[in-house]
Amino acid sequence: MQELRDKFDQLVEKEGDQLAIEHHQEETVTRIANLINKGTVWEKVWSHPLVLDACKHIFKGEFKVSSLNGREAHPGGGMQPLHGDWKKPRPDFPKVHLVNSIWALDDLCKENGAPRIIPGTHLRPELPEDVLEDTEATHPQEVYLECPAGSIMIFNAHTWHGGTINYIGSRDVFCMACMFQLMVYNNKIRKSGYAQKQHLD
Ligand SMILES: O=C(O)CCC(=O)C(=O)O
Ligand SMILES: [Fe+2]
Repeated sequence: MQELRDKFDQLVEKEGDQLAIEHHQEETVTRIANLINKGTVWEKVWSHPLVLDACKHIFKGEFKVSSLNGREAHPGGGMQPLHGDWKKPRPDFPKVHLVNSIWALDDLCKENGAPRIIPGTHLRPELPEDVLEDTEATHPQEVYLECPAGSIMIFNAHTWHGGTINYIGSRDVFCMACMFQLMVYNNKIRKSGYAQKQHLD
């Protein structure tokens, strides 16, 4: 884990104000995007057998790695609205399109910005921003990912969740979100795959 933390710090230094421009930046958070392409050390994260097994169980079908981003809440900052990670329509509701795994690389607690999650909301067709008056307010069913460093929360990413405020102000409140996506094949891809195979044969 120290290896992952060190690499995170190195990348923060190297990227400076360009950090996470490929994805999105947050004012009170240090974010790094696209870690998959920023070092072999991250292979330990996106190919972890436990996480892949959980994805297999949740998706019940083929899936691919989608993204790997790092996030560190600054002292006094880090609030993230409750959100589902899948923003597209769900005509096939309640099919699971995304699984997220949040990795705690430091000890997390309610006071230092641990992410919160609202269990059961993966079975609601709405997004939190469409039904909640305030997506940053306390939610009666919220559960915080309070855990020692090295823990992982693997969840159906339609479930409403979000980072919270680092009140204590401790440095090194570092989480990574590694996302996996259900494979969707359309006829066009199938056909071109078939044509290519024929050609190779
Ligand atoms: O790092 C966190 O606290 C939550 C991250 C998250 O929800 C996300 O990146 O989608
Ligand atoms: Fe998220």
